[in-house]
Amino acid sequence: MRKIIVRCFVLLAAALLVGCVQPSAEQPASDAFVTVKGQQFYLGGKPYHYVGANMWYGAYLGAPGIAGDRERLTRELDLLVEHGITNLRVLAVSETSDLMRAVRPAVLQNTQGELDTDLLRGMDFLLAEMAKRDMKAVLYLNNFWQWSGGMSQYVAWFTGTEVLDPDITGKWNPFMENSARFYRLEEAQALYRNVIRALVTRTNSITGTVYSNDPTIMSWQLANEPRPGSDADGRAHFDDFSRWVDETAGFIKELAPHQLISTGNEGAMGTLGDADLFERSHASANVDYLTFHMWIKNWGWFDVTQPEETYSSAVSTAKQYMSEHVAIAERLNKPIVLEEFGVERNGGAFDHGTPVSYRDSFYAMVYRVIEKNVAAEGPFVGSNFWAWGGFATTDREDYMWQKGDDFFGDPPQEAQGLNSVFADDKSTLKVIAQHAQNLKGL
Ligand code: IFL
Repeated sequence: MRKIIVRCFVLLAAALLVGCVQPSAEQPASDAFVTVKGQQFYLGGKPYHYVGANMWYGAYLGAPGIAGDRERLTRELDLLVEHGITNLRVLAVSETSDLMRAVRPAVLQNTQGELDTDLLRGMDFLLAEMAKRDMKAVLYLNNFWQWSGGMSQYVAWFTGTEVLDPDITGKWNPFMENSARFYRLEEAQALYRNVIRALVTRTNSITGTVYSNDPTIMSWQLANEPRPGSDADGRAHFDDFSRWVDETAGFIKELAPHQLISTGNEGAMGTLGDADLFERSHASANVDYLTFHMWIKNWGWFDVTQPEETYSSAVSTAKQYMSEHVAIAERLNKPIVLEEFGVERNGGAFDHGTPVSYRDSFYAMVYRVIEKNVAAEGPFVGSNFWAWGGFATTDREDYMWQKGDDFFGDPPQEAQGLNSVFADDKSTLKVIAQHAQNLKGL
């Protein structure tokens, strides 16, 4: 009898031990997730550096219904991986908007929190296909800008204020002030959190994996380019913004303890032009790594119609902007990713096959800075160029997107082809692939 009891005890102990060390189907091994230690990302016990792209429409292409094109998506994923691009930054939640230049359909239908099942299945498909290719995703959950509905749509829903499209009115300050009311609207925050909860706890209909247990998702991101407000009113609301960053990141962290949380902020240029405020709003322990964006044309550093006069000073300013942000990451002891940068095609053309020498040169410059920092074991660990446009084409004379058209890397409020890297942009793909090779060798 004693022998039987001892044997049972041994078996029970062994079963418990196995249960402890072996991940269940629901819970993958913890080293499958990207983690952060100090200024570095780790994956599989090794430092993780990556070459990434923005593909906001990834889940749209994955949708089984009308918006989707799964064949295009899988071909593009193959092409991306072939060139060493293994990290994609993707729009996870769009909001239904009446604006002419907003994407449709959208994930979030209304204030009742109804979600478009077709687009959710699109995200399931995208994640399943990315997993097959060992890719990682950064999923953003809202947008400061209006092209996917975004924060201004939440404000419209809960205050009745009409969204005035700044691309049409040209009035950016009032638009930003209105968008930033989102952080201070309790009902909007409650809906936003419900949507986040629904997504983070969703079970992928293809893989059966709960999203929060899916190592393909490297990071949940609060929003695309969240700003405190306009340059005029942002300071007055900076503390609300900072609190929102900290508390929302904390909320997601509890739901998704294995995945990283990031803000999607542009850096100093998206924080009232003030690097100290950027640093302060990203000091939160709930924010795992820093993001920044760099737009040499939008910020008036480069004029594509006068490239010879403006390019070299744009490069100097860009280098300065990068080193300022790397220094912040060092002080906060967190990794940093340049998750948006882009340049137009030469002369401001949009079409496939037109020259891209300034873009190629700019990408190569950015990549050299990253490689140098990686070699020195610094915090500048990855990038996502904006944006991947793949096989998209358009016949529109004004190059503006309309429902049912191909999705480009450029969102619907911008000319289709503006910053897109196409599948036939061989020279750019060569620059990117070379960077991927160089990173591997470091
Ligand atoms: O397309 C724009 C996108 O909305 C963004 N930042 C800048 C891009 C280029 O203008 O997030």
